[in-house]
Amino acid sequence: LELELGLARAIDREQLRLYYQPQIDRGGSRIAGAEALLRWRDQSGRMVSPNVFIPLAEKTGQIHSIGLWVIEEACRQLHAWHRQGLRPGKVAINISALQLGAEHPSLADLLAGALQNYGLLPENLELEITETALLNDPGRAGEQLRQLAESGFSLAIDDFGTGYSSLAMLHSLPLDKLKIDRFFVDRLGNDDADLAIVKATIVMAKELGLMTLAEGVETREQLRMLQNLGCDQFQGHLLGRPMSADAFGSLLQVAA
Ligand code: G
Ligand code: G
Ligand code: MN
Ligand code: NA
Repeated sequence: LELELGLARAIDREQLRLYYQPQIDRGGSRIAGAEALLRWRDQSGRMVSPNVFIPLAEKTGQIHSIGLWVIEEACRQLHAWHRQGLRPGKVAINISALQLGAEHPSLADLLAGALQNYGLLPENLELEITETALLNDPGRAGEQLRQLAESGFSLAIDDFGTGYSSLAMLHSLPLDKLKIDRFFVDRLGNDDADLAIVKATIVMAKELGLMTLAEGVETREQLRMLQNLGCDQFQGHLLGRPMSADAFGSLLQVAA
């Protein structure tokens, strides 16, 4: 309960921040974009992990106001970077299943409002949806995704491999990218079965016209293996930790 009350005040008191983790292109050096990741520093200065407060916010319904804040903040920051002449690429936002299911206003409406406020286009954003979010109600989720894709947003499946989505289901959705869960990347060097899974996933994704991004890349060896397997993008501590907007801006300046 204490956490719930704290969370209720977090937005008002500006205790939420977005951090940005670089997403790197095939060659291993160009910045293709960044994933926006929520950080909450509570009254006492303690960092509370999104692994703790997002599930809570989903239970209490606070996910809707937090999710809206994330959309607004990511757009505000993108606008600021553009004005500085920087090219951040796409900013990827994590979307909860509950946001995807909302009707009045719909996620598409909220996004359209934020884009308009900051003079942005749908292609400036990518939306990350977890595999499990799609499995709860595939029919309804499919509807929502089609609406978002028609509006011009890129759609990525997050944590791919941790759920049990079928090829057929994925093929029926207007997706742009598969994010291979870091669980598999972590085991690449040690486990032949996991190597086979990653290899097959990349081949399958290509056949379906989807980009692949490997999450949790921590070593040069993992990067090299994934490059050889034809993976399109990489994200992980080797290439950059989640960082403040200022730090990511500096990185873009160096890269420019
Ligand atoms: O950055 P970190 O590893 O602490 O994130 C932990 C989890 O919290 C990840 O699964 C991530 O997807 C989720 N998360 C981070 N930011 C957001 C957000 O803005 N919205 C939602 N729904 N989940 C988020
Ligand atoms: O579920 P999602 O993919 O949105 O979660 C991303 C989470 O993964 C973030 O909390 C981020 O801090 C974490 N993360 C990012 N890169 C790495 C990495 O290289 N290793 C590990 N262990 N975690 C990472
Ligand atoms: Mn994510
Ligand atoms: Na993920």
